Amino acid sequence: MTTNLHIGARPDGWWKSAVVYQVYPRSFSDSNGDGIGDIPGITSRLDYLAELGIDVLWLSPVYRSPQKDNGYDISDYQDIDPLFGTLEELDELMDKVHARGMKLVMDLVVNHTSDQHPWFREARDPRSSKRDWYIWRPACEGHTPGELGAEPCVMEASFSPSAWTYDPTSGEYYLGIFSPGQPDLNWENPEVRAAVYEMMRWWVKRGVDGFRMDVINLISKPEWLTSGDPLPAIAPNHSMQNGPRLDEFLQEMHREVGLSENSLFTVGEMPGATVEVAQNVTDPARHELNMVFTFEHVDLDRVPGGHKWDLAPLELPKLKGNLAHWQEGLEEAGWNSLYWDNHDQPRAVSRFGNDSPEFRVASAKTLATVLHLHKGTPYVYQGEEVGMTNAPFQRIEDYEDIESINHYNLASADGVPEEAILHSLLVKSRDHARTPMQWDASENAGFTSGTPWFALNPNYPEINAEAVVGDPDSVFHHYRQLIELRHADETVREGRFQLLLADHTQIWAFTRTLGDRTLLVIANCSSEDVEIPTEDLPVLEGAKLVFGTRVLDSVSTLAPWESQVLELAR
Ligand code: TEU
Ligand code: CA
Repeated sequence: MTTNLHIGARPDGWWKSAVVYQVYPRSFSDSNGDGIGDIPGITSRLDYLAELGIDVLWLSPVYRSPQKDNGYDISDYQDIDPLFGTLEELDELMDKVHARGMKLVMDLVVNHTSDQHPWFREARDPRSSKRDWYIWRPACEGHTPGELGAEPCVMEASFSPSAWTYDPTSGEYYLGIFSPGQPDLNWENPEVRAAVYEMMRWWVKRGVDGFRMDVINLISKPEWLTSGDPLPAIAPNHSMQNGPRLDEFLQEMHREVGLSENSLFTVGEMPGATVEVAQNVTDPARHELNMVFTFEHVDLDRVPGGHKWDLAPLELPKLKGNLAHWQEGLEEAGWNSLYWDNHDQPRAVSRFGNDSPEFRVASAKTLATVLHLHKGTPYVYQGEEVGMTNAPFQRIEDYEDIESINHYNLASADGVPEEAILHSLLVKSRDHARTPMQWDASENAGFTSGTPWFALNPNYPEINAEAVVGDPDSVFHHYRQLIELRHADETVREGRFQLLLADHTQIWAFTRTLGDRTLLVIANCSSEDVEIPTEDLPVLEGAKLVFGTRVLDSVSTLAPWESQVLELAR
């Protein structure tokens, strides 16, 4: 029995048995030869997604945008950027997604707009009724507005040197915590919130099944900013996250957009969210969101308290301990999202696995097994199911991403040796996720008939969708079977999680239990053979193999990156 959804219907809690596939439209499939992926390109690949068996398609932003941050800078929330197509083409995609029993989830980027959004253009005029829709402050006292060091307070933006940008029209500065092209909306202003909810209702009416909410835990700004008191000289670190009115705003959105009445899919992207924050946000009784994206597990390979570019080795006990902490924290109420990869992260197989020819396939499969056997809603990022790897970038010219280029410029100015900067970029750049999707071995991997906007990973002749679809032992079919398993197996969906062998540095093991049925997941997350410490595990005798990377031929040793899902004898 599968729980595939009926066309059009959104039964209560449907998202709990769903697997989501994220498409980064620019890099997915180009239909018209301009080198940029587009909506008709996505539509043309739906058979592939249906074969994989996913339930939900999440589109990264396709709205009108100057593309300073590849669409995460929106200048019209209710139109499609001509780069990607038209509203009619989006409707057609939606119809075809629905016709296959799948759902469509849109990206919602409402912490900020583009500086080209009409709201912001209007707000630049100090007499405009929209002035207060954004966050304006005068220059720091004793400084001439616009001069170096005159910013209202010292605060770095994520993708540019300062979060304050001087606007000569009024002589004031506006807040843009990502970049000057992404001014932050002032959520304290009820008109802003009403406008956002109205726009969301418009999309719901059009037929979309939900929203992935970009940095949604940054919308409620901290008191030091909203109180009207003089600003501190230096903005406190991370103080934009999980602001005091976050839950209130999400509850208001929930009500105003009818998130429950419409059984909409909602996931809030929340850098800096703790389990406690997520408990509040995802407890159904509180009427906020279905689930959140935590950043904790993707921040473990950095120096504690440091920047993402300050690299530290990833320790398996910390990684599995973190996922276990979230499993336990959201067991009673609330729900987890499960992800390794997205458009902001390097490729999972290169980061958490081993992308050498010998171990790439086995490690991609085992990472998938481990993640998909946790409790929550799994996300697959385009190409993950193909086993796509990080790209061999060498020079700064090889990068496109605003974050990577800004880091290079700032670190160079700080005197960090170029070799060190390039090394961090090679490990962590968002661009690894953004090289075009590798469809087949033909020129440009079948992504475009023109010149691709971004260089392909040169490994596409071997690593591509056509090859994996044609190979029953491939990473693709492994994902397909994991998705099938989730649909068919209630224990995978609902079973209680318990971590085993918490301190083991190679083995990731846990159980999932529903009633008297227990599944044991055991995975060798290393490139060496490992002895199974049977004395520290439940009795394996009589267990039967539910799912594995190879046929069970020995219970005492796991081969490199071997994983098994066993059903324990009752
Ligand atoms: O990302 C939020 C976010 O926190 C990123 O800045 C993240 O920390 C960074 O990419 C990791 O290095 C969201 C979107 O997913 C991202 O693509 C956007 O650039 C960002 O918001 C601004 O909208
Ligand atoms: Ca195109």
